[in-house]
Amino acid sequence: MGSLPLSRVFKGCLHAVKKTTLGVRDSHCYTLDNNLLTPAQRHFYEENGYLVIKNLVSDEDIERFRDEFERICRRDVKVPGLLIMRDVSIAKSEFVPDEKAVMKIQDFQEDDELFRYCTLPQIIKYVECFTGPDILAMHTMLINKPPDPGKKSSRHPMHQDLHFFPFRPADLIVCAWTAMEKIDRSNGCLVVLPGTYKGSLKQHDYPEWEGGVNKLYHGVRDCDKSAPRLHLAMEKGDTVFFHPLLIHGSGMNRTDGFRKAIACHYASGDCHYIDVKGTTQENVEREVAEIAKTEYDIHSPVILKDIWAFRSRLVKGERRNL
Ligand SMILES: O=C(O)CCC(=O)C(=O)O
Repeated sequence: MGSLPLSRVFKGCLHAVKKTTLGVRDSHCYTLDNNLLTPAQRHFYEENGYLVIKNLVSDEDIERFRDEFERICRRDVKVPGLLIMRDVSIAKSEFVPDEKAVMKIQDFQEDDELFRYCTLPQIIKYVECFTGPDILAMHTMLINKPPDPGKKSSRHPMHQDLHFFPFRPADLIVCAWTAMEKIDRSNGCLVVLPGTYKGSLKQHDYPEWEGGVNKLYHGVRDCDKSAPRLHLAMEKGDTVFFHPLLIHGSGMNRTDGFRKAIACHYASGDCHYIDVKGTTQENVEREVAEIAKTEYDIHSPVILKDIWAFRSRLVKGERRNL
């Protein structure tokens, strides 16, 4: 503990108080006091588990990410470790060498152009409010939500990102998600259930959707349909930071265009891996092992934390446990 910044110890203490005793809710349990967030912003995050910062990423950077994504889809660029995911509505046999076949790329940590997103100073200074100064990029994604073929398969079920992560504590993890164009209900914006990050990690399964579900699109089992939900309409460059226990998803893309967002999950260097055996997260480990077999020809038993150790990349400070 001796080497931790005071603000981190303070945060940990408050959090322990909140979780274990009187149900006391201090308004600053989840954010560090580093003079960036206003009291109102800190209060908003404490209440809701997310915070939108307008106009954080420039048009020029977004165009560069878009160009690199297109190069990857055309296979002009080969990125080690990159996972290219095709939409469930596209037949397996059909090879379309452009963005129309790709609904998401994951793990672009070895692509210097896309990884620039994870290191943008204006993003990192906000990330630091949640993680503290030692920052790892744990999970990177560029989501290319396709026009829905009419079967609602372009939706992303309501889920908590922590379900996929074998590291803790949750409060030292944050996602930055940036709209690469105007995103609203017509093209499937993010939908959040404000405040749900205060709950526990829930059981997740594949939803039973008639039109099919994309790979690894697990949703919260028996998600409360009556819980208040908010549609986050965002302009190009706006960025939302959110807690990994926040229940969120995204709607159907009813337009003809591909809706793009770029995102990174960051964790503090103070986080540590956990073993997910015997927990609700076992189904993720099983599926990831399947993907490792089919995509990377890895046949030895796969432990989730080994995959994460491979896909994570230091952004700032020290790696320590992860
Ligand atoms: O961009 C989206 O549609 C939702 C992304 C998301 O929530 C995720 O991939 O975990």
